[in-house]
Amino acid sequence: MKARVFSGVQPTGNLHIGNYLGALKNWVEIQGNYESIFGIVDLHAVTVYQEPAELRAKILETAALFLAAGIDPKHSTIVVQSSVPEHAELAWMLTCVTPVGWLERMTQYKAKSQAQETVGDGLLQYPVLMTADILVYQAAVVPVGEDQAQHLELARDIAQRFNSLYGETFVMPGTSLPLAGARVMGLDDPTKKMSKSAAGSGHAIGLSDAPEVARKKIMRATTDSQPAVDFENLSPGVLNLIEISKAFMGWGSQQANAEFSGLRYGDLKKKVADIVVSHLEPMQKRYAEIMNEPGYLTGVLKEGAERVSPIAKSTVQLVKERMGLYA
Ligand code: AQP
Repeated sequence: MKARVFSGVQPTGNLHIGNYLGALKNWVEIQGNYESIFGIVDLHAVTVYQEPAELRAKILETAALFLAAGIDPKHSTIVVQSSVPEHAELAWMLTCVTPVGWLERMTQYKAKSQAQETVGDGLLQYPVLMTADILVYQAAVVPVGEDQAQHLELARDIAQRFNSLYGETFVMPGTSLPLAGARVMGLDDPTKKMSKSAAGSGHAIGLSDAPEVARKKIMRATTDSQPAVDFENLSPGVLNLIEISKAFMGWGSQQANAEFSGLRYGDLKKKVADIVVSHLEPMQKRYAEIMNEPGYLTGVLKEGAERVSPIAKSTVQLVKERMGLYA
């Protein structure tokens, strides 16, 4: 029997090449080796306010992007988190075994709560819900970008604590990071992770950015005052452009060295832009075709929920039995 994989993306903002290289690309590559479940985690999205009509549209757009990126419903299940209520049910049970101190230590919570006037409880609980997303399917592997590694450690701590309190119940989930692209940085500020919620039109390359828009952003990316690429002395901005190319092309360090060493920054950027655009264009073409077939999309999501519901139900039933709950 194949081991199970779970990972998800929030249907917020515009998905960018960081989301693609850190998560989606890896999902596509491994989907055939595992029983793969990929979630559109809308319950996570509402930890900060979302305009309801916009959120509903984003859920379908995110599903279409999964398919356009190469997730194949024959190999993988695509599921919207809120259509399987056991995610939220298990999250409550896990909340009850999670010390608040563990959650307050999460770097993402600290960063996001600083930006809010009032901090919703959901923002603190976010990693518990993420733990439930994984454990409800007894997933053994979770392919994510580097920013989620701390949440994954927490998920293992919560699973371990539950298992030691109530007996072996959960499979211990392992983290799978991509070889390149695990942490794509902002083009305008390469010391910060590329992020959907960051302000600034030159920060992220959206998966739906038109070729000329993506090119312009790359040509304006922050580099340094050196004239050309020197692998002995790479500043964060130049390193980021090289890492993006390596991740798209599957190049190792030697090949990247051969491609870019000594290139003037203008030529480096042109080459990076060609690489990025050549990968975005076919994805965007498939995306447009999928969005023109809304019945197909909703069918994939309906089938997805039906396929994975029995797994989630049986995990929650087991947890209830372990905890002595009456159901
Ligand atoms: N910059 C990144 N580099 C590599 N991987 C990344 N991921 C996100 N940013 C990068 C990975 O994308 C997956 C889905 O992310 P998410 O939508 O669940 O939320 P996120 O990590 O919070 O993404 P953003 O873009 O930073 O959104 P906001 O700004 O809303 O917080 C995850 O596997 C993540 O690791």
